[in-house]
Amino acid sequence: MKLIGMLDSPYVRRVAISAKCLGIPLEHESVSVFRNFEQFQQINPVVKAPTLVLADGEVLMDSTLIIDYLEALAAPGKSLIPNNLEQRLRSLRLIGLALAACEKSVQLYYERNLRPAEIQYAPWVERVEGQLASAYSALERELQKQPLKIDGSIAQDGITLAVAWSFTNLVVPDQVEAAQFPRISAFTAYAEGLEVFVGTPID
Ligand SMILES: N[C@@H](CCC(=O)N[C@@H](CS)C(=O)NCC(=O)O)C(=O)O
Repeated sequence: MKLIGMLDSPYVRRVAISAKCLGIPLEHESVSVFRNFEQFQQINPVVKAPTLVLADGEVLMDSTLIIDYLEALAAPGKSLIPNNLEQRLRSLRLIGLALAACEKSVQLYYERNLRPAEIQYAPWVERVEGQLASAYSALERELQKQPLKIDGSIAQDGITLAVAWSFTNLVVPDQVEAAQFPRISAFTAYAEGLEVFVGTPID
């Protein structure tokens, strides 16, 4: 199976890292949705990263749906999401907040880099900035209530949180101060030090 997309996308990176953690080999093709638009279109006419191309040519998109498929392919007992209902709920809450932070970071980045300055719309930008701050504030509170384990392992909630924080720091660093989010920041430093993260660097 082939994973298409650049690792500077948090969505592509979470899929690549999840696949490794689940023990599923993926071939990776670094195709950009911007610089290689036509090439991407040939693979997936919708041009969404990540795209997963299966052995029979079937095409999947959306990181969460791709990860769902990878989870189904993984060896019995191997999963990055807890089975226990209470733990699963907490994991899904963290993942949802981290994905919202990714989405708001992407929106701000596109607004700043794709939309000409003279047609930028301040109320929209302020709304997105507020949503981004709310997502990380809620995540920080969640980690304060119950820290994520720092024991050499990582699950889907930790993967998504760490790729989100690294991505936001890459594309809109002015929006996030490590001192304001010490738990997220410390957990990301731990995750980025894991072999699977080091071997899947932002490109
Ligand atoms: N919800 C999607 C979001 C994917 C997404 O928006 N990817 C961006 C790259 S970071 C993309 O494909 N942008 C091109 C576009 O939307 O036209 C997921 O989880 O995969």
